[in-house]
Amino acid sequence: MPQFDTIAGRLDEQAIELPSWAFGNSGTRFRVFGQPGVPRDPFEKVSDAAQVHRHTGLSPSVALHIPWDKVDDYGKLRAHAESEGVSLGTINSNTFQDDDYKLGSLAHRDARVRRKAIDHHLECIDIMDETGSRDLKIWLADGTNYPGQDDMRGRQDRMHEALQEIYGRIGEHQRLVLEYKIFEPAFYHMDVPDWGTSYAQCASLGERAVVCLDTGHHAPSTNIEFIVMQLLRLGRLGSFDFNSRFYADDDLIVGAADPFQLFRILVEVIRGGGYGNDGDTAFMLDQCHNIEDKIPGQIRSVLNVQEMTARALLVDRDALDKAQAAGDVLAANGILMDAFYTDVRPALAEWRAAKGLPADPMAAFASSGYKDRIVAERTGGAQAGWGA
Ligand code: LRH
Ligand code: MN
Ligand code: MN
Repeated sequence: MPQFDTIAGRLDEQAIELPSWAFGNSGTRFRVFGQPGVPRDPFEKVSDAAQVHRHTGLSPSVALHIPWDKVDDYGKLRAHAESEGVSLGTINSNTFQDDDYKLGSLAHRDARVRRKAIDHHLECIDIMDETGSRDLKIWLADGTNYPGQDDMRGRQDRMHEALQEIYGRIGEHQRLVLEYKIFEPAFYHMDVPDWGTSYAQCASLGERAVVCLDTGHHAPSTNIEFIVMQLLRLGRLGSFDFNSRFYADDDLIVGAADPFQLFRILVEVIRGGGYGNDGDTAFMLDQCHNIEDKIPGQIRSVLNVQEMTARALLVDRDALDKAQAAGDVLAANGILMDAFYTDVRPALAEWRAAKGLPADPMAAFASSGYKDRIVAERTGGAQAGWGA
């Protein structure tokens, strides 16, 4: 197996975007638990996200969700982010919290509702121009609850037409990223339920339309790394929304539920040329921290991704190729497992220290005094995220 030193340089290529909504209050449909010191506006969310980067060096950008993160002056928010040492990243659209969208948005039967949803996306692209963002990420809550409720074919066609108009406004250096989800909020069918549908829609739009894979959006026991392989092979794996799940779209800390799955995904990302400077697959978190502290929750998350990336980089590719070619099933599997079982944490602590970062980012944040400061300074926290 390669020594850690031989892969350490590749870790510099890692960037994991943080979701602004991870820092606001969130919860389930049963209860939103407020936490003292939560951000009251998008500026404070960006400041909190910057703490994660400050202590880990892993998360140089923050994704915004519109309208949750609507501000009067995006230039000001951009300057604020830069003054905190981060940049503004993906702009996520939101057509799922308005009464008009009860029966859908881009796939809705009513041309007025579709117009409103398209205009929202055009506004998001205007915002991207101001924030300097590359990606417009579209996740649609569109779907139906009952067989016969609507014509699935007609919905697909209307959605395609609407996506075409949005894609037409995407700039030369920007991308439209279409996320899929198997179910929820619609329970009979979703209009973009799987990677195949997202791929089909993107392929017919053009080269700058790519797929977002949210790790929590599949049926149990789906082989997610196979999807990663296929989308990279087709040149359409635009981005990840990382999180982990035990049951459905749990949005728990990435790598918490199934570290081995995260490892297998990262092995395919590296194998397929999606990692770091090899490609342009964006790594993002899509998580909520309902019961744990949010900033440490995000720190733990990016460290989990980094640990599994290091392990995946440690796979002895030459030996693996040889074992696979020889049909040596047990040797091939053993080579993969050797990398998975390697504890890279001490080496990563040294790697960080060598860069002037804290060897233990969790401890460094805990002793930084930042939490006490925001608890004292921020009163009347905004309900950011799902409750908004
Ligand atoms: C939908 C989703 C999508 C949204 C986010 C808040 O379940 O994963 O990415 O933008 O949650
Ligand atoms: Mn998501
Ligand atoms: Mn989700």
